[in-house]
Amino acid sequence: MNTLLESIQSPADLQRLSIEELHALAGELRATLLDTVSRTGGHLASNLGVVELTIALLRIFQPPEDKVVWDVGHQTYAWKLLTGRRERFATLRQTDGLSGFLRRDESPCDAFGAGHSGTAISSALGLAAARDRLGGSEHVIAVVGDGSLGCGMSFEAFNNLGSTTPRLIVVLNDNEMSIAANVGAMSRYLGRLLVSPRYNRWKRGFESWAHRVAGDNRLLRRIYNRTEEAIKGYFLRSGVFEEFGLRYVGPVDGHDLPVLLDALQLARESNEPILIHVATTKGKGYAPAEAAPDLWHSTGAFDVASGMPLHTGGGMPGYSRVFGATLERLAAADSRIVAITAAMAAGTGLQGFAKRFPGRFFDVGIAEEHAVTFAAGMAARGLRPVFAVYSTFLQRAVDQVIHDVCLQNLPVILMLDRAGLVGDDGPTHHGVFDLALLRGVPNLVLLQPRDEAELARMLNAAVGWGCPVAIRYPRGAGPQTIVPEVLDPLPIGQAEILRSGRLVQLWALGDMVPLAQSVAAMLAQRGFSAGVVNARFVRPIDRSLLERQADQAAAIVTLENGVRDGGFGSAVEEALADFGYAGRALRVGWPNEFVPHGDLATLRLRYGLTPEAVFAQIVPLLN
Ligand SMILES: Cc1ncc(C[n+]2csc(CCOP(=O)(O)OP(=O)(O)O)c2C)c(N)n1
Repeated sequence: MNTLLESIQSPADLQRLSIEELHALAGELRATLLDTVSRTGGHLASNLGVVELTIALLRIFQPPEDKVVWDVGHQTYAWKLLTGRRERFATLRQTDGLSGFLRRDESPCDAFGAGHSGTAISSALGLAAARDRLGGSEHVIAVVGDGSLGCGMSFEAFNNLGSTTPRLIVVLNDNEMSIAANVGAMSRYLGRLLVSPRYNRWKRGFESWAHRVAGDNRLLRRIYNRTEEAIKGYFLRSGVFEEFGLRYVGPVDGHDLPVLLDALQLARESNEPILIHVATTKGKGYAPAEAAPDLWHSTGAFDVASGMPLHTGGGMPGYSRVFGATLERLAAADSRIVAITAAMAAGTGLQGFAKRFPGRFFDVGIAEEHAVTFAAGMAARGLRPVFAVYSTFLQRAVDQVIHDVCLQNLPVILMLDRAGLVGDDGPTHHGVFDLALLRGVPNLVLLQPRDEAELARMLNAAVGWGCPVAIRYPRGAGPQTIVPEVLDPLPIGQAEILRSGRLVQLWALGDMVPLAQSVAAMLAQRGFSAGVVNARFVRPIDRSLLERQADQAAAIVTLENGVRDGGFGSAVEEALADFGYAGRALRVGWPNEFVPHGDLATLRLRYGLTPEAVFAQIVPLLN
């Protein structure tokens, strides 16, 4: 029975609970998180870690007036439960249900939406600067994880903070993990803050002494705080946050509610920018997640008692696994090949490579812009860097692709995983814009395989081409074609005819080939001769084949798992216009809008990406 949780209709209801009741509420929240996420899937470990922090934030601050900005937003399930969304919580990540991230259109308490890392401090700084300018008095709080703190944007925001606002609160939620163990100098520095034993011993003694002497005297408390900061600088060599103009408080135990409440109250009263360093345990309260927080960062449905998955999808998605295995195979024969990830080694299939070639594997942290330019530097010195990244996360590094890689024609290979609609993570994660963003960039070869075997072939060919290459592929498994021992060469810009026909030509990109084949079969049944082309290349497209077909076809239809405007279909239509094509053209893809989260089959049905719907669009063109 979640009696306490059920009594919370809005954050204001938290004010009347005693500390003991808040503890009990934390237990109820964890039970609800486990119960729901075990059915819906989602980001479990990060959410279990911030239960007390969420309660404390809502007890000390008053959203929606006070603005709490959560970085990424994947850890806000308890926040949703306590800010008026408890009754809809079972719909988490389901079609038409609650988002797995924060959304301004879901609740007035969601001050700023996200899904990508590293945006909280910048957006909070913007909210604070606007407040100052408009004469508001609310508190603005950025809650950022230690992984996301390593993002370039977090540092850019810190750099800009001191000169922008006198009042901003940053809560650093430090669980020492990104998805996997956190990397980098900042993470090492935070580790020192957490474990410096000499400092912590001194701090405990000093705190109890100061508490006795200062009591409630504000002036004495302030003197004590200043003294503590100065001495901490001595113990920890430098106070990085102080140099950025933030007062540093911590580390505080993120599961000790009275301590957390005190620290946030201090932040609330602060008249200068302040950072509260909160130490939390990822997966707190659920033994399997505490033991392996990386595996439980994001999960499918599972059995709570055993921790076993309910649906075994065969482990690692097909395309990612084939990519990783092929890269290992190629790297064994070519010492120029190195692999780069931006904190996503497991998701992109690079864990095997990391183990086998540790000296040739680089995890740069959540730093996609840096990863691309870092790869360009390596390519300029003769290596063949391969950066595997989710399509959606490459979006922030488009300038680096243009300015650092393609302008200098450097042989960097970008492997764009999760290209196309991803389903339950929703619009922040759908990889639908890469084609439109990249297809106009000179020197870049942009392509997509129709199955796993072709992915291996493309990767092998790309290493040989010696120019910038981006290969995109969807989430999950393709048709699972066996990857052959010998990978045939692949000429740049050569499409493949899969089915001949004359009246209609269906040009399909990558994972849209099966859809095109079903549509062609339906057309043939109705007496319309339909051909299917595996386009393979978006840049350069196979103009000679297209021109030959354009002479004879009454209709040319493109199919892509990407936004319909500006992508593959647009490239084909531009070429057709160059040829003076007089027939009909149709682009099948996702509309130019932010497609919500949901079940992929339902979304395809809703947006007309089924064989029946495409067939129904084509037939009128032929009459
Ligand atoms: C730009 C970008 N790259 C990668 C990701 C994938 N991602 C989601 S959460 C996460 C780890 C974040 O670590 P941290 O900020 O410490 O939060 P925690 O989950 O540990 O609470 C990563 C890499 C992302 N959301 N955005």
